[in-house]
Amino acid sequence: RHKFWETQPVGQFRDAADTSLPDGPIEPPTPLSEVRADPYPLPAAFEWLTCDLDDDALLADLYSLLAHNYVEDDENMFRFNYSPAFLRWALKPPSFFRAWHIGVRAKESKKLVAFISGVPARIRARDDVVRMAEINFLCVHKKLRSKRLAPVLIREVTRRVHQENIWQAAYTAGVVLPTPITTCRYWHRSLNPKKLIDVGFSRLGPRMTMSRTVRLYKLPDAPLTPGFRRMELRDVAAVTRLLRAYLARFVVAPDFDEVDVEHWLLPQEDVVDSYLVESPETHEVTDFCSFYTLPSSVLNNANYATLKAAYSYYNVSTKTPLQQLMNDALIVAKQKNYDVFNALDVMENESFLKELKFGPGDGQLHYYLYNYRIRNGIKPSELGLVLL
Ligand code: NHW
Ligand code: EN5
Repeated sequence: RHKFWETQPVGQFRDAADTSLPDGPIEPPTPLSEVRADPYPLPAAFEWLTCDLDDDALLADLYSLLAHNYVEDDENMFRFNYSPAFLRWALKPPSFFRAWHIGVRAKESKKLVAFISGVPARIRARDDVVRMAEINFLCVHKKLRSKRLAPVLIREVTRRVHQENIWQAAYTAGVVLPTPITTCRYWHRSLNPKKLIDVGFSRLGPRMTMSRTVRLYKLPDAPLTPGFRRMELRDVAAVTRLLRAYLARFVVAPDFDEVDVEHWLLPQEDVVDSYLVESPETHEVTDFCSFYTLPSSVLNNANYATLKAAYSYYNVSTKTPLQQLMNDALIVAKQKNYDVFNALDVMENESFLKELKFGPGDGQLHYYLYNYRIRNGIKPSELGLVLL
């Protein structure tokens, strides 16, 4: 059934019932001298290209490949439209490896036709902090699909990750592969219901009129929690402390230090937004919330070309109830003109989704680890990891 995935060190469907297999690496590292030294062969018309994302022309080519060929919903109405600034942020975290930004181009035209990337991360599984690659942006041009190029890209990124003496990876996908550690549901909170209905993202509920729907999703003009403000550079240490303490509760979560928090959570216009609650009395930082910006192209609509979506990222509440904190996140997203606020049912998100009028989407997100077994998997609420 899975000619490629059957050959890889991932949980195999046939082992699902075997409870004797231990948690942890599926196969041991091999000596670096045994890691294949040269790139895997590509069909003759193509060549590998290690991408320099500081090169604006190359970044524009990557942007365009993804904007035209990356992930769509099941009815092909929307396609993710990651911005160039977002791609640079996502692919150049602290200590990134340029060799893990892997393009394939046509030898003759030099056109970029496929891509895969990894970035380094420390991810904790139970009490084991593991150096991993987070794999993302696997894309093959629509005209080159179903020619078994994806396995070549995956083998090549695996080789380059191994060359850094890293033997595990984390990734998500909308498709089922062997074998998810957990399966999450997307939830959506309308901010601009009229536009969402116009583009076919959502529908008018039964017995609902447009004006009742607009009223249902109305939000206050400004955040309600006293001391709610944007995160700044001076907050990195406090946010890191909050986040580390919080993520320790989950079975699988990133192990963030201050350097990571500065990169992944310090606000960047139209890329990532972070807010916190600073107690007006003690000036202590007690709560934190964040979202990233990922628009989708609207395919085949006469009135609109893009949907502006915010995706819930990491949120921590110690004093402000999580529901109130997320309501403030919705308010600032609305003020910034987002059309929809999306969230997965990870961490404690279940506790606010229904109350804040999120509705379940038609998409799922499966989480995977490469060369690391988690017996029986985990529940979405045990997962403390959000990938972009
Ligand atoms: S998920 C988003 C993936 N991208 C898209 O969906 C964009 C639109 N689609 C495409 O570009 C986030 C193509 O359809 C792709 C497949 C390129 C998806 N993950 O070339 P063939 C990520 O980026 C398997 C993994 O003929 P294609 C995460 C499929 O099961 N495998 O197909 C990426 C089959 O194998 P099987 C996927 O349609 C994680 C084989 O590919 C997959 O022309 C990568 C068919 O290949 C997917 N999303 O191209 C793994 N989709 O065994 C990282 C299909 O079933 C692993 N396949 O026969 C870790 C590596 C690092 C380890 C380090 C130690
Ligand atoms: C790697 N980082 O299917 C990610 N999105 O629900 C790769 N549906 O937007 C894998 N089909 O339900 C990504 N509206 C996998 C996800 C791929 C994209 C995807 C889904 C997630 C989505 C929307 C639009 C559906 C259009 C038709 C959806 C309903 C919203 C409604 C709002 C009001 C309350 C009820 C729900």
